[in-house]
Amino acid sequence: RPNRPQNQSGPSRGQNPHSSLSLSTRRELYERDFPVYKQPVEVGCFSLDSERRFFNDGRQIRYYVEPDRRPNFDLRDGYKDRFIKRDDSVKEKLDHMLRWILANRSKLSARGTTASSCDLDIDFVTWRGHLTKLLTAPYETREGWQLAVTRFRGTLYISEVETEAARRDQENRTERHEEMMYWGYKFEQYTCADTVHSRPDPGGVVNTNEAFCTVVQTRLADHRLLFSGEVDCRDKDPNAPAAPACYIELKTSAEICTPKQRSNFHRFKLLKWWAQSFLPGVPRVVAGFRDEEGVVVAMETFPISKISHLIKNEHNCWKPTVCMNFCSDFLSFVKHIATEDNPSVVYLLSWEPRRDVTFSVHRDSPYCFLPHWFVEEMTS
Ligand code: 0WD
Ligand code: CA
Repeated sequence: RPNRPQNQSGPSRGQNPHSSLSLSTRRELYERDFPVYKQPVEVGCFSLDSERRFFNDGRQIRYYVEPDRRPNFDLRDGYKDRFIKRDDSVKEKLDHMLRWILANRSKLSARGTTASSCDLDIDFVTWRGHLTKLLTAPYETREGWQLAVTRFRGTLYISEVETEAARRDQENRTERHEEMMYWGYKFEQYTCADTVHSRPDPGGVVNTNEAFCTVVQTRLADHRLLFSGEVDCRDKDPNAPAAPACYIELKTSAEICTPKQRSNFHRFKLLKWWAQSFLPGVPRVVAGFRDEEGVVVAMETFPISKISHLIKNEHNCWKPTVCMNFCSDFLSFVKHIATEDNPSVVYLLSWEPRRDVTFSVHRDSPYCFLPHWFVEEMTS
């Protein structure tokens, strides 16, 4: 069936994907040269402790300790008795990032001593996870998204809004799925130590309130970006390169036993892994492959720079350039539509697979997400 944009006023789709009031996610439109993506620079970091309190420092960083090639980690251990789960009904939106921005404003303000020197020298502020969803949208067939955008003092803030479908899925999770969500965190506990010289402590408590987040600055085409992402651990070698190049992303995945499973892993999982780590310049993913019982039976390191070669044998596979060009065009589209500079106006961009991205505008609505404490301190 045809893509029927809801807000479209002009007929000019196809030629220029953001010249009208909707934006297509069709892959063919984004197969151009790879856009400029500047090497991401870490401009700071922050930590969230076991009670989800914010600290403007790296106290929660952990150190990767390489396990055996055939490790035998039991990821189910501790689920019932040594697990403190973050309360995901608390919607934090951009709050932690905004706290970081207020604490580090001097690093970010515009050049010179012009009248606007209190404004940030940045076009977009968001979470890395939201950008990952943009990068993968041209290939996503299952889950849509909604992104709230507010223009404030020249900067566009992007914060996700949970979709109805996501809320339903969350409510209907099976006990098995609920437990499997713990496995990734348990794997981190088996492979990470709290200090350079200590060992992992698999007997401890897994607390998903704790987080270490990097804040990076970069540019995609003509979009200056500031975003933050949670980082699992770093290389403990004192000679390791500076952040973000010393960071390591940890993943678990079902072990691969058939060619079909291998193909699916390349087509779907490696796309998500690539997008998530490429954005902040994290150079490698360390994967633990687990069996049906949640036992890690093999380890493999995936350098991010090699992933796009690994997938080239797959027929009709995803392309990094499509991901980046779509993201760039999406950000141009946002700049084009989100014109009113007002912290109480939200432009809500909505997308469902096989549809175009559309938007609606909301004034003084429950979608507003820039908190008063941020608006006031940025205005004074
Ligand atoms: O309130 C919200 N709408 C969100 C808040 C949505 C997404 C993230 N967050 C916040 C949290 O403060 C969290 O600490 O962002 C932080 C993580 O952000 P991110 O790095 O931009 O998110 P993403 O790349 O999607 O996920 C990175 C890791 C995940 O690891 P895996 O290996 O499974 O991709 O962060 C964890 C998870 O371990 N994670 C979250 N932690 C807290 N809240 C969340 C979440 N909503 N989503 C993923
Ligand atoms: Ca991870």
